[in-house]
Amino acid sequence: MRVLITGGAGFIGANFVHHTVAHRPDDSIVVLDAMTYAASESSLDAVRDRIELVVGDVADAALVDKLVADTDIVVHFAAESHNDNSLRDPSPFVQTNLVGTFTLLEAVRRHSVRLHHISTDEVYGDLELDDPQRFTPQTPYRPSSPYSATKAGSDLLVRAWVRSFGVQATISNCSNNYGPYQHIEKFIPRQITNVLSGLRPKLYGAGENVRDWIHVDDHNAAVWTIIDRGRIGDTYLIGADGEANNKQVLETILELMDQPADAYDHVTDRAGHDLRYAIDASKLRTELGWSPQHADLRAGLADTIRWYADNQSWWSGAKDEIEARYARAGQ
Ligand code: NAD
Ligand code: TDX
Repeated sequence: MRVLITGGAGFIGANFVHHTVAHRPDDSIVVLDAMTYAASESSLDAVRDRIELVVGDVADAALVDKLVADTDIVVHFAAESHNDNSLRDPSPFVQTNLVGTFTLLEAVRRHSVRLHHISTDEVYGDLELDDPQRFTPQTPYRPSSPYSATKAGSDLLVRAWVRSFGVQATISNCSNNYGPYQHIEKFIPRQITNVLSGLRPKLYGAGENVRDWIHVDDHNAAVWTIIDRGRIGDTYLIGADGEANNKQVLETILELMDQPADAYDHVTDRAGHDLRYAIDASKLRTELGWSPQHADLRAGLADTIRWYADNQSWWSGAKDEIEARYARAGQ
């Protein structure tokens, strides 16, 4: 199969490329990535001879048309992905997440090419801490931030193109990923690299917000399961029952890195901060037979800490600038 992977030089996309090279040796892979601040070409070093990397914008209609005409499936990861950035400047989020997805949809429609659209549980808004319910494919959309609103809009565009034009697409909404190659602006790598840099970790507010953590390899295995066996037009929720609050995750990181349990600062909370996300992935588990293979969060964090410690050259160049940006926001 010829696979076009948008956003393949970012965190989840690069791990998806590695997964695909390892598990599907006969597939040919083209990565389309605009190489924004969030991308890293070195994330693809180990597979560079197995892929073609096209540097370009998913909203570039002529380029996207040419690439889509020459592929069997598009797996669409490309997005602006960081909530905090979307609060500072929503404009690239609207452009990439909405206009980019629209551009791709028009191309797959023209060429009758299969699409898998990668999305997030944040489209469902948040839950109360004591709410027994979790998100299901029936949960109404109620996004909170400019980031999640543009992801919600992109999902709705995909659904409309399936219904109105018969586009062959599936959608997945996944919970918070962690693992190697994640940008150090995000919570877990920021705290790990702070400790490695001699800086104190930073917890927003009281740290009671709950995220449903999943290892990136489990997410990507689920994506291939949906591509291989999912029903066209359907939405699948991906999660690994990994709920933990931010304080618990940070304290685990500190313990694994031999730091005192209170060696961190409370900083200004995020505006509109979603309280809790929780995924019910039973449709994916029962209908498609997927289950997570890396559901032990503590073990996954230990591996991730080792990866950032062993790969300092991958992240150290960006550290000062990222921390300066956070400091300006009191975070
Ligand atoms: P990331 O920010 O690490 O990577 C995004 C990639 O997209 C980067 O390589 C970037 O250069 C590229 N990109 C951005 N704008 C582009 C454009 N206009 N044209 C082409 N490429 C462009 O993000 P990530 O965490 O790997 O997330 C990937 C996808 O997964 C996103 O769609 C995100 O919404 C979704 N998702 C992420 C998580 C998570 O926890 N990180 C959870 C659920 C869903
Ligand atoms: O320094 C920090 N301190 C802190 O307490 C940072 C960067 C974050 N946080 C908190 C905010 C969140 O409650 O940690 C939690 C996780 O924050 P992020 O890593 O920014 O992730 P989140 O906002 O939950 O969104 C992530 O998961 C869903 C991804 O970035 C999205 O792309 C995905 O859709």
